[in-house]
Amino acid sequence: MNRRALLLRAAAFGLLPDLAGCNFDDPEHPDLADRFLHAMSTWNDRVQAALFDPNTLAPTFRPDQITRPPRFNAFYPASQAPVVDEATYRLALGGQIQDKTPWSLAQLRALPQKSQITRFICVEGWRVIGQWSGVRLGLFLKHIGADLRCRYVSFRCADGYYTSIDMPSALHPQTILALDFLGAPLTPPFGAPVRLRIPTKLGFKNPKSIVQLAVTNIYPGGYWADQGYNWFSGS
Ligand SMILES: Nc1nc2c(c(=O)[nH]1)N[C@H]1C(S)=C(S)[C@@H](COP(=O)(O)O)O[C@H]1N2
Ligand SMILES: [Mo]
Repeated sequence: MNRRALLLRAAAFGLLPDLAGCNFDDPEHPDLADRFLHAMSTWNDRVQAALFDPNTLAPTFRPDQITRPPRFNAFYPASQAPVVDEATYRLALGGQIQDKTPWSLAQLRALPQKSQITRFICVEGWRVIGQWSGVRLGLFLKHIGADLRCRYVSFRCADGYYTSIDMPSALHPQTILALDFLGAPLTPPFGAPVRLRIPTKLGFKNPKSIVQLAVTNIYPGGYWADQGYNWFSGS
């Protein structure tokens, strides 16, 4: 690794020397520490994006390593998970996309399906291994004529959750619009009928029960990113 990459890595993990003369407890500037941390996180996004290697694969696992039962998480209890009517469901498309005709589940299932056993890591500190299958997001984006030069792909969910990812991560071969878990259709708490499964990023970058996908150059943020969590949150 060259010097610049080393320095960037050190900075990304908060190892830079103290910023001399900064007093983060200054009562006249109570939000200075917040602003500093936000600036660090924004810069961190850029460092992580620069270090992202589109050819590096997240680890995959054997069927006997799958965690049973799976672990639910959302900003509400599992009993309150939205139930989407699969017959009338349409994935809405927005932003820089040539063909914005909404997609039914049958249409999504007619595209080639990819199955993979990957590890899911939540920022809260737990991890599980599961098997998700569905359509490669990169293939889907090409299919609908998305402008692949745009910076972001954003997602809106049936429960009001929202998040977004960078285009290089969207095109990563392991990033899928998942329809199935353990070979059966997703259930409502776990993201029915369509969720993003992106094993190169943390759990909160894996939106469940997606109702809209958009391609844009305008930073879309996310439910947790807007509350201070690091936006890129991946490798
Ligand atoms: N729609 C929606 N998607 C979501 C969330 C949510 O609250 N709503 N929570 C996120 C978080 S923080 C995690 S860890 C994972 C949990 O997914 P799981 O229930 O399949 O384990 O979903 C992510 N996607
Ligand atoms: Mo999470």
